Amino acid sequence: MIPVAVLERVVALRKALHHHNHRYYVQDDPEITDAEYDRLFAELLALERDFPELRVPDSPTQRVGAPIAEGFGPVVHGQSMLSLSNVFSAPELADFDKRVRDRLGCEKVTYVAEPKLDGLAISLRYERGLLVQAATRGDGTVGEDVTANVRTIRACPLRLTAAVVPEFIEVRGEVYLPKAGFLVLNQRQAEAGARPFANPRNAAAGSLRQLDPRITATRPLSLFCYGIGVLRGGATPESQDALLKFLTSLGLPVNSDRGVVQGYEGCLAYYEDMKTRRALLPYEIDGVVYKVNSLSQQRMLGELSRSPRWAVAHKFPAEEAVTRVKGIEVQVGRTGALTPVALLEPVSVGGVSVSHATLHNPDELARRDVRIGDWVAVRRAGDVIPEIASVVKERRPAGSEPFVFPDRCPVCGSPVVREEGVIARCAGGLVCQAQRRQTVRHFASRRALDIEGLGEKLIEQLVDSARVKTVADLYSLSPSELAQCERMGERSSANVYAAIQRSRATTLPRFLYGLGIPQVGEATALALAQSFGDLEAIMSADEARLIEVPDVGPVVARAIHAFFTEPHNRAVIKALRTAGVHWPVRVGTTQGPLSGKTIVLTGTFTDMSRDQVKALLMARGAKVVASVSSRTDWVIAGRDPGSKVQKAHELGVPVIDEDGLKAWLDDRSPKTDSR
Ligand code: JCF
Repeated sequence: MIPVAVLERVVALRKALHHHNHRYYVQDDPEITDAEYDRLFAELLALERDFPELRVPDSPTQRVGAPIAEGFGPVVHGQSMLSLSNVFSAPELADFDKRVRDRLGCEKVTYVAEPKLDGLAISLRYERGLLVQAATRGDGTVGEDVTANVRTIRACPLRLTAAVVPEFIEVRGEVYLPKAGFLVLNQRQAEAGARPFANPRNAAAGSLRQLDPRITATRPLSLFCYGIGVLRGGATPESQDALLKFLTSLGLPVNSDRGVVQGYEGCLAYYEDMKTRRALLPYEIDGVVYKVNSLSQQRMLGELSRSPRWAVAHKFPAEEAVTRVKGIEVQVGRTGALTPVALLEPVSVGGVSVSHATLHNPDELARRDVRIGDWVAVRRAGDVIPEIASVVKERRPAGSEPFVFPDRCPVCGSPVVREEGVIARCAGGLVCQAQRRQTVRHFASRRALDIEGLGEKLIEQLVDSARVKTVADLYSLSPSELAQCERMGERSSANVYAAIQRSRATTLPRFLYGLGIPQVGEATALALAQSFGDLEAIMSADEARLIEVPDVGPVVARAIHAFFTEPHNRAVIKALRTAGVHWPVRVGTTQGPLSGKTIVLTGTFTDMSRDQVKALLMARGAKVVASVSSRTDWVIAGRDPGSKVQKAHELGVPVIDEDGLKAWLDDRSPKTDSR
């Protein structure tokens, strides 16, 4: 029997701790000292220890304690999680606003503007007020179950606090590491002799993907909520502003640095204001987000495949910082291309630590005359590789010398040849271990043969010990050979072995892409597979036939032809097939959801080239022709379409715009417009 006094005290302590937690982590306005909080917490902990029956999952003591996970299970989102499309300038923002106004047919739109945090998107599922699941975005449809880790985030309520809570709600938000937390964490990393995190985003992502929630609990993560997915048993608010107030009323943390603004001018004023306040904010941001305020207008605008038409991220421009060049290294790529890279004194550029910058190619390096010991301005924009914006010539040390580009490959010592004007290439081909490693890495990569667990270190050992000379050698590796490699336990070698075996069953486009034919990316690999249907036909095609493939021009055709003419490459392909690498046999070249459809393209497309659009359509079986006739099934019109649209209207041929096409490609029915 539990004494009533104990029961009452436990309930009172929980209520108080929930309240103070909310004051501290959500409202940022504590009423009691940390010591007082700790005393209450310790008292509750002691009572729950003495009366374990009283422990409940939403007790403030139950944030940590889940066991170490094996991995993260999949979570299917009730409503898919969208990301945001970006604009980088005022004119692009004006375009966005105009598209919104045109579609809505209104003069001025009210937006909600908010800072764009540089963190990790999360979906929280509350059932009858109780936090039951937290998942990462993943691919938008299926994410990873990170519930145990998210429970350790103090700003995340384990139970919603409103008097009336929805039966079921998916809350969307961003997990982030406040600037102060990032500094503390990196100090601790340094003291423990561990590598510091490059930026708060990486630190947040790494912390959330810890298999041991006790480690996550030591990371000072926080949370802001900005949207909802599925909502049942509660009225959906009518505006984004009301939605944020609704989330706040449920006890969820919502960013108060937001604003309701009018039109494009209002957005821009907010942007400029945040840009000046950025350095003073307690969290890292990489831009601002605008959302159409009215939810009924949001519904009218709808969504594209991955991002809504009613919202956009306005990114801050690339940032620069000055640092010193410690050295210049020449890296060898998969095709032997040599890229000079500047090794830098690490410097923070827009919150990211930068220690390398690409110098592109020997000519560019010579033109810029970057020297070891130089002070340089480094620039980075988004996720791209940092580059050197300028050299501070006034600070160049006396006696420095221009960098002499090597005439021998730094890895294998083969001669360096210059081709295509700017590219320097190691002539070592498959003798060069750097090239071999890269070839294997590419072959095993996710979009190619997708061999999970075959990482960089393992590949390096296998290639350098000559156990793997070509990608075909992967298929004769035994589990014990894998286990002999450094840092490979029995279990991981068994996993890699299994992954290699699984990869035998693949598809022709993946296989073609995985071969690493120069100039052949995923789209071209797909177009080749669809156009020819089988590998033998591609291997024996001449350049003239290859050029007929959408997206393949003379340069690409020559590269493909040269690749398949090379006896060594043919031998590797043969060995792969002998090892059992296979794919479904040809299905005919024009089978697909668009088989029998005749399509005409006109205008320019925003996200794809016209050839890419053509390739995508042909890959699905369509016939793409040049002019509109009564036999045309659809006209697909990009921006500034020509007279073909007029003709289509006259003949009653449906016209689809780029968004409609994208929606269709995402397996929805095409939106047609045949005014
Ligand atoms: O802060 C963010 N990173 C952020 C991401 C804010 C938002 O309001 C978002 C988002 C991603 C998608 N809204 C959507 C719809």
